[in-house]
Amino acid sequence: RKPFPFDEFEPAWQARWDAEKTFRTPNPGDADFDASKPKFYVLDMFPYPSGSGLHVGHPEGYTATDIIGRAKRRQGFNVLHPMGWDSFGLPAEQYAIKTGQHPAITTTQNIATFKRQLKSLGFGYDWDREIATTDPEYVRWTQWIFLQLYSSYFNEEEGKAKPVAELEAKGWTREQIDAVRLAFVHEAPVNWSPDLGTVLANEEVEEWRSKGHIVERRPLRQWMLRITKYAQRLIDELDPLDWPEGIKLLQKNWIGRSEGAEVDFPLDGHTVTVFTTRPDTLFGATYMVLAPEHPYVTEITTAEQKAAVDAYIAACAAKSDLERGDLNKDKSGVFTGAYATNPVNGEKIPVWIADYVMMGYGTGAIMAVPAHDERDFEFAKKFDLPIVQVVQPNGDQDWQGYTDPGTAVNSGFLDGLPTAEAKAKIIDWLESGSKGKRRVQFKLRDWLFSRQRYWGEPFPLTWKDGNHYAVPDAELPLLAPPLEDYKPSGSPEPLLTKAREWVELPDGSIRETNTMPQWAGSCWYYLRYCDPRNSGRFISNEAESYWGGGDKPGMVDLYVGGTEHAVLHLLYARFWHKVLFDLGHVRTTEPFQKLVNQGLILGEDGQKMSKSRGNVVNPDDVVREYGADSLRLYEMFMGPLEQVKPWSMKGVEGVSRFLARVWRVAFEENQAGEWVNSSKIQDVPCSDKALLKVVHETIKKVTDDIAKMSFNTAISQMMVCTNAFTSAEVVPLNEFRALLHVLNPFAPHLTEEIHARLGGSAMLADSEWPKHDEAALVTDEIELVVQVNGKLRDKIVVAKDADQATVESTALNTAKVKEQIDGKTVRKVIVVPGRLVNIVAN
Ligand code: ANZ
Repeated sequence: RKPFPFDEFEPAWQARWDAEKTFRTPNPGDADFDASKPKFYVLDMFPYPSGSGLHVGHPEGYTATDIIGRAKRRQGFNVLHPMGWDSFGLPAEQYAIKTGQHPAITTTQNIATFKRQLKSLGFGYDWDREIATTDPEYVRWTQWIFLQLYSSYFNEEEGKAKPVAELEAKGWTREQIDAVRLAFVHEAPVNWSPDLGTVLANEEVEEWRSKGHIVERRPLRQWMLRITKYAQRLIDELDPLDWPEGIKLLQKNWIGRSEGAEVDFPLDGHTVTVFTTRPDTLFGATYMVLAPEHPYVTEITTAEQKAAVDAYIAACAAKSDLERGDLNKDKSGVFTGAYATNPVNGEKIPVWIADYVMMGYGTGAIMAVPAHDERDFEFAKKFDLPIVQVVQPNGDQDWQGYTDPGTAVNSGFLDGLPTAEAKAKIIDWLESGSKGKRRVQFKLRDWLFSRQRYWGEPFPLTWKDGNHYAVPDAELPLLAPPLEDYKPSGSPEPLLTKAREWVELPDGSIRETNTMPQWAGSCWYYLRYCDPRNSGRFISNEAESYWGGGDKPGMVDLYVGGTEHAVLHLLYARFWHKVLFDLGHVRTTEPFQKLVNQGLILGEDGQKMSKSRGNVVNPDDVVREYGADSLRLYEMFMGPLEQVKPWSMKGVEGVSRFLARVWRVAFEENQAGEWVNSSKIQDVPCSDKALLKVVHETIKKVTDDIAKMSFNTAISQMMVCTNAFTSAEVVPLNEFRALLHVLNPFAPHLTEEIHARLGGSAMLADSEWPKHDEAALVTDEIELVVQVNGKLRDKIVVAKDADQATVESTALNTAKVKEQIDGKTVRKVIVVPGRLVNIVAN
């Protein structure tokens, strides 16, 4: 038998919330919309509906947002708290390869499972706003937004995206326009995974490698998005966001802004331009290195060196940037036979090629300063190239390999200047002599946006005579046809190419056969939730202006999810949002104002939960055994939300016992085994001041703690309050209801059930949030510590305004103190008002 009948009342309350649409959120224009209420948009990172169902990690963040959403609703906000499905992706397709079943079928089944599981946890979502990124209506608008990018360019003067139609009006040619579109075709070495049958974005490579997949470099024609145009804004506009500093830093580092200079090195009629962050070290540049792919390599290589250079280039082609850039890697390279001129001193320096210089960064060429750059130092030692000191360290460190700022030496007109000043001076010198210029460089690359997979949004584009064309808006969504066989061919040919009838159009044009990456859908889902059934626009102006209203740059007030999205989803969504902002479609400049990362829940063994370790906890089992409220409460009681913490079934039992104690304050079992109202519960005013104080302290602390997202401390306080009720002779109904009110967002089923059985009419979910009474918090008694000869011996409670004599005599007369001073003479009694009494006796 259950300690309280959660198995009966939990499903009943869920059914009632569903039937009454308790958590439906009205939109501007709806009859029941109340425009006087402020908005609060609280969002969970929507799940990928995998075949294995919900994991106990999901409800951690979802419970936190549910508590906040439920509390905010009751505090007078219009709360938007939606849920949906990030349902494109590889696993559904891999399942299709095995079974031949269309991915839409598996996806629908998985969504049904996830939805049943989420409903069994009693989350207050507005299910009328449910969306799946695979819904044809959703795909339609994802494709429409892509076409917005496709038909825009970045206007450098205004620093924002604008329609290419402007350029057409100015008479730009098609080719010129194609070269500046925010979505553009590009042929370049990309990350190709033969076993996944697709290319990957730089941001994705590490994850798939770590899962054992092969990722190689291979030149391919791909669709790219010009995210690099937004690099500076993506850094600057992080500042006003309320995000964890660690995540901001990860994004900043990923975008990787470097300030420096371009320097031109003459070489037999060519000019080789390098990018350097240390132009102050120009006098120490003793050789140059070009990336093996640098276009000048074949032209400058001498006949004697040609064979060695060609062999080296061939060997590099297969390596990724990550491998090539590895600091610990043994340095390799080949001399081209050519010499360039160092513009600052006219010295001839040898030009090498080496794979530690990447074509995709800066200019693909460097000036090597072995004395003050680690990789150049290793390289110079290995190939016996000259090492010239040009920076004097600030301390007494060795100058060889010294990379920090110091003072310029052996550097002509720079000598004696600190590094920062030397940089400024040499850049001025370069600029005035047209030998180089100031330059800011970003690590961020354009976003490789096409995939060769099946289960993604097709690009709404067609090709004819080598040109691409947008599919008209009226023809969206453009859905992929079903295939007989979903297997990757091993070649980078997109899977959709197999669907000949779909690809070839009557007018002789053909469809683009690449599909979008899974990130496309999650780039804008938070916008669609605001107006999910709009068939005329991706979001109406009214909905956008209400849910994006306020004075904050970010639209979503609170976004909760895992840290794994630091540089993927969170960067991509910010980029799309800024484009939509530039084009006038949204008024906010950022999607997510406040971001909170929940900590990973580990298995009981302290290891990451995984099928192979067999330590995965299924939420269904916990709900069956202990109820949804216990699972919710436990996940919030485990520790601070952002901390990594191990699962413990004992812990679940513990919170379940707490909920049973709350239940038994209200009810007792009669002879027939039925729960009847406890005789202790009485509808009387509370005359117990101490009890009243605990209750109001609880209202105050839980309210504050929810606002701070400090859920575990809120629960502790409610435990203290419950204990006070348990030990009270009489439980005044109103005060007990106050506890139910604040416990409600945490344990919504239990509290609604008790509240209703005790005669509560309106649901707690629809009741105003309680306010604490400041007067109940102040007490007229205070506690003092009593010391004897400086040692703590007892505590006394006296009236707040008690005089010195009363305090002294109370302290001297406690049993413990009497025992201590027995046979001694009291020499002195010191009273520190409000704190302590010290008795000196010997
Ligand atoms: C000379 C120099 C002297 C450098 C020195 C550093 C220290 P971040 O901060 O990452 O932007 N570099 C430039 N382009 C490169 C490429 N395509 N592949 C590999 N390395 C490249 O680093 C910029 C520095 O990385 C540049 O400054 C350049 O080396 C190197 F004492 O130039 B430096």
